[in-house]
Amino acid sequence: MSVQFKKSDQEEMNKWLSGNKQFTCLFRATRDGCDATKFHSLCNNKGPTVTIIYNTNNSVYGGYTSVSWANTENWQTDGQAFLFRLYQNGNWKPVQLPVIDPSHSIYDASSQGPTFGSGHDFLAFASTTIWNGTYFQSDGYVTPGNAYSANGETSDSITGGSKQLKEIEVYLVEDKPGNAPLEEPWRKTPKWNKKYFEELKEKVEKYKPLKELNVQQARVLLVGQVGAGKTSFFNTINSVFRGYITRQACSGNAEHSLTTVYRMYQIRNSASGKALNFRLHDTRGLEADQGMDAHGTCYLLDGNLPDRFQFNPSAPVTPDITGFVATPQFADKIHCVVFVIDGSTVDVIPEKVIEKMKGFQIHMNQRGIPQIVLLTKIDKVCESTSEDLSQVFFSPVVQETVDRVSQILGLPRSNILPIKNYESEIELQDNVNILTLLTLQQILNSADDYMFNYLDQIEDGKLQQLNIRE
Ligand SMILES: Nc1nc2c(ncn2[C@@H]2O[C@H](COP(=O)(O)OP(=O)(O)OP(=O)(O)O)[C@@H](O)[C@H]2O)c(=O)[nH]1
Ligand SMILES: [Mg+2]
Repeated sequence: MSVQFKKSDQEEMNKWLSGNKQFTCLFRATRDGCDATKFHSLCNNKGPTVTIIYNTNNSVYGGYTSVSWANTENWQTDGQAFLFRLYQNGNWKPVQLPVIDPSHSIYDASSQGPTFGSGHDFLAFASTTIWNGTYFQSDGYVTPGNAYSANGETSDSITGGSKQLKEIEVYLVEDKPGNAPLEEPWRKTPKWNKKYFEELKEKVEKYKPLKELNVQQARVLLVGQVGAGKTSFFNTINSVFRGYITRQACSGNAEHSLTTVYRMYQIRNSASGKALNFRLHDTRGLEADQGMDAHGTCYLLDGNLPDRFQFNPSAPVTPDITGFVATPQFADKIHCVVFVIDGSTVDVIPEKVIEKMKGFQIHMNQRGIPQIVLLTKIDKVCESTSEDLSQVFFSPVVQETVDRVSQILGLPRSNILPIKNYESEIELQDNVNILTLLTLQQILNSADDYMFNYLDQIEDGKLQQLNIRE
């Protein structure tokens, strides 16, 4: 293991920092001396920093603070600070210990090196220590569980039990220069304001599938990894039309899918109470080793499965299930598939989950069903977008993420739609509403494309070709 802060380590750090940051070394003990005065002279008033220790047991750990070091001789408040471990005795074992008492996040004393938490939870070093040719014998320590959550860890599990430090580094953490908003948006939309919102809302409210096909409601299937935000998307759309934040459907974080029952959600106009002319079909989250087989997928696409069907990941779906729709009409079938992908974890989607999605795509392509990708959690991908959602199409990071997903699933970039669901909000926000409606409109347009193609097929007398079943 090298003592450098490697690219893969930086990527892990970027996940914890929810961004695309660059790291510039301000202080390196083997170069600058293990000395508090030197540390402060090189690191004070610079901005957010990450302190990293490499010890002789090949454990790598440290702390992040978004507050500048400044010799204030006092505690500093920082709700974003955290401690972490990257390697334990040379093994990749990343863990984050978030701050639980932000008012004691760092102790900023001129006589001490980087110091985090009351207690302290983590002291890199206090006294000046001389390099003995192999390591610094540090007087620092790690005792998590005071101002930082121990998260099940102990001093020994973080440090591997060694106080012999091969290196102590402090890096400045900054946004990559490429994160600066673009001058021209990468996707053009009309100006985001109340009028635009009303227009979009009215269009969706007035949406009707092709009347020649006798379809009352377009059916949109939401599929994707556990926790990607499928159910939250329904809740977000529902909130827009209800006029207040609702959590009608249960969403959240769990090891396995929180959604276990197939639901064909309706959305109602708040004034009339009438259902709008589309349904969102919410499914169980995909997992690397669990989920639907090819038959199950075809049943989903072809409208064979009933509302409230209980997914059972360990048993294949068969026509014997209660409520199986043996002869679904065109109106029962799926008219557009939406792959829901967590934008903040695109780089770490398990290979098996990607394979599963690609496997699904084969069945969709055979049926000519349009595929859209909903890229959720963009508030966690880009800071400026998180602060002001109307910046989404000016964000190079969101644009890059869209490009990556387009390559992964082999879909045109125009089919990849970034979104931010309601999650912690208690009041509706104009920009969230606008982006949601804009996205929904694209989805409904795609469902229409499918129906127009179907109508063409009927008129050409080639209908059988669409009734595929393997
Ligand atoms: N910050 C942020 N959090 C989100 C967003 N969308 C969803 N979440 C959160 O992500 C977690 C998972 O969301 P769900 O909607 O339950 O995800 P799901 O895809 O339905 O998951 P399963 O049903 O378990 O497969 C919840 O805690 C949501 O609050 C988003 O756009 N931004
Ligand atoms: Mg769900």
